[in-house]
Amino acid sequence: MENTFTDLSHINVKGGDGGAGCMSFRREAFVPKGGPDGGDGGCGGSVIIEADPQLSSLIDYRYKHHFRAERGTHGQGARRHGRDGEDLILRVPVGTVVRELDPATQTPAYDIADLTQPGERVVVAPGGAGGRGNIHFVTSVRRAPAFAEKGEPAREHWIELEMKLMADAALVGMPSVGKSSIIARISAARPKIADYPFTTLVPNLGVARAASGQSFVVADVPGLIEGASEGRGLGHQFLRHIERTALILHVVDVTGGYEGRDAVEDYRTINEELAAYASELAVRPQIVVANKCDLPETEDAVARLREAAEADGHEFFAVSAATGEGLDALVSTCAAEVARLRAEAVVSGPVLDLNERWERERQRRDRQIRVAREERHAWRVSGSQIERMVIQTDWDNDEAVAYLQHRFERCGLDDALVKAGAVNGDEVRILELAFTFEGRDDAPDFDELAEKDLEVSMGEDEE
Ligand SMILES: Nc1nc2c(ncn2[C@@H]2O[C@H](COP(=O)(O)OP(=O)(O)OP(=O)(O)O)[C@@H](O)[C@H]2O)c(=O)[nH]1
Ligand SMILES: [Mg+2]
Repeated sequence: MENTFTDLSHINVKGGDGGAGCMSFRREAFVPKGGPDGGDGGCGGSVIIEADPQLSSLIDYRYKHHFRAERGTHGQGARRHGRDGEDLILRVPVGTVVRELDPATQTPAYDIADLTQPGERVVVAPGGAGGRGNIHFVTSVRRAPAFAEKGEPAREHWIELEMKLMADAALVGMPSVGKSSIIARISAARPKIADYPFTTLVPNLGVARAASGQSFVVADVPGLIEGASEGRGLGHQFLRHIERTALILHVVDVTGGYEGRDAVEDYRTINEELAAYASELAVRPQIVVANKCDLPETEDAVARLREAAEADGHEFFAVSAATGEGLDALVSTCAAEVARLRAEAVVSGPVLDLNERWERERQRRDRQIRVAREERHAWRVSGSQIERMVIQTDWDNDEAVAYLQHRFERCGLDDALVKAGAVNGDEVRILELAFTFEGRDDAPDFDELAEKDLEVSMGEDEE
């Protein structure tokens, strides 16, 4: 078995599209046309990833790869807003890293979140905003706006989920006490086993299963020695792995090894090192495992160690990795203890973590406007936000088109075109539409423009 135990899945996520805003006018008896009363479209639901301590693999994402949140419904007359779409919550094990995948190469582009806490969440695909109804477009000069916004379409993209297996229990102890022999007995892990200290150089992970069916992940950590907390030996760098495990399985060699050490002294030394490394480790649930009980003249050491462990409030098991004796009982107790600790870790309500950094990054990319020259007098404009504005516009409605011109102005498109070298009369292409660039002598006020006949030409994009 490898040292790293990971589970990887690529999934495609898309929030729900926003519902369209409504264009409507109040109807009253004897009033031919009342004021505008079109409600807004509902927002689309978001796809959210949540860390769930009850899960231990990404198996749910192995065969199903497309996940869509619900769309928002359309706004209606009489100021009735559309209903928001439901969020779609995808549960993953605690210890899952979420990454954005590059659309072209399908390789990880950057980390979105590292979900290390139960209940921690990240929005991976926000729903589209609802379009605004015509009541929003009333101004002093436009009393009866005869247009509304379409809903914002949600973006779809691929993400990677990687579960980094976190051990529930760690086998800790002096070198050569039999930690690797125990993991080999209780799981499918096949680490190197030898009678010299520091045989194990990197942690091994295995899944142990009790007769009850409960399973847990166990780590075999390189041996620790006195002074490990200050960096002595090889095990010190693995103390941080132990820091993340819920349960410590403290293995002691009851023969005392060739150095003729004392089992109880070894037990105390290791506990002192753990406490010196991090005080929480001194109070971490611990099970004491007396190993090599198959060898002669170990009864006395077993009895004294049992006494010391029980005095410290720890459960105690006498086992032999060589014969397998006592290991079933040890595994059953560990499995039950891990299940209890996992249940304790379940938080009452979800912790909301929108991962601000990712959110800012997403918004920044969203607002980017790219201008590229396609022909001498034709420019291609691309960018998520600007393309959405175009999609949200109802092209059969002159007022909606005039309003779009106003938004172009505000989001900096005109400036970007001027900077790129566009001149009056050039063609500007966005998606499959083409406009005539009018430049600007002075920033025009949209409401003035609305009164005039705007020169917005739409044509087919000759590709
Ligand atoms: N007789 C007997 N020998 C054992 C038992 N468990 C382990 N051994 C022997 O003890 C030696 C060390 O075992 P390992 O499992 O490699 O010990 P470890 O704790 O992983 O050692 P490091 O990785 O160096 O920290 C090997 O020669 C094993 O065969 C046991 O229950 N009985
Ligand atoms: Mg080992």
